[in-house]
Amino acid sequence: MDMEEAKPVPRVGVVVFVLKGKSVLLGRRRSSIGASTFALPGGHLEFGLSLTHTQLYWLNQNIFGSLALIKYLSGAGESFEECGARELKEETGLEMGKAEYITVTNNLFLEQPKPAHYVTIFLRAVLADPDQLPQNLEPDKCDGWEWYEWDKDKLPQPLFWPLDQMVRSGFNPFP
Ligand code: 8DG
Ligand code: MG
Repeated sequence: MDMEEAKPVPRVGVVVFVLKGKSVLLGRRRSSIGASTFALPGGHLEFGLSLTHTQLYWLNQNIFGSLALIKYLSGAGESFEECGARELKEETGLEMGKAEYITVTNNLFLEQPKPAHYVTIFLRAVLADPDQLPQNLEPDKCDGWEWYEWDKDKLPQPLFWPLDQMVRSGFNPFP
């Protein structure tokens, strides 16, 4: 067995500005990256394979040209919107409504015992039903979800540093 530590590779994060009135949904993180800072709901883009690589390759060789069918059969190839909706649902129980891409960041998280590199896709979305209430479905990862007005003096502190940088640069997630 190769005992060498695997070489780290960048991962793709997908996070969502859920917009409600003038507010966005934030939660205080408990995960190692950004622990006890306020961040958006989101997580990792998944390859989502219910098949092995060999089976997926076989399908692609034999189901000519039908990417949609391959995706349906294998679960592979999550879109940014599918990932955002899945993560929002897993973390808060909320059903994502209309969503769109707004920006991307490319950040190193070197302050971790296990440094990480994330390309993070930011979406903005509204709720499918504006009256839904967020639940804290992953209490090991988050202290709870609240709506906060998007105003640099009213946002909770400390913000997760990538989000803090965006606020300081004057970024506004509202259309
Ligand atoms: P998963 O295992 O459920 O897929 O993922 P997770 O544990 O929920 O992942 P995450 O850390 O919440 O999100 C993935 C990465 O996205 C995170 O480690 C760094 C990057 N990221 C940012 N900004 C934000 C943000 O505001 N919120 C979240 N959740 N992640 C962010 O760069
Ligand atoms: Mg998360």
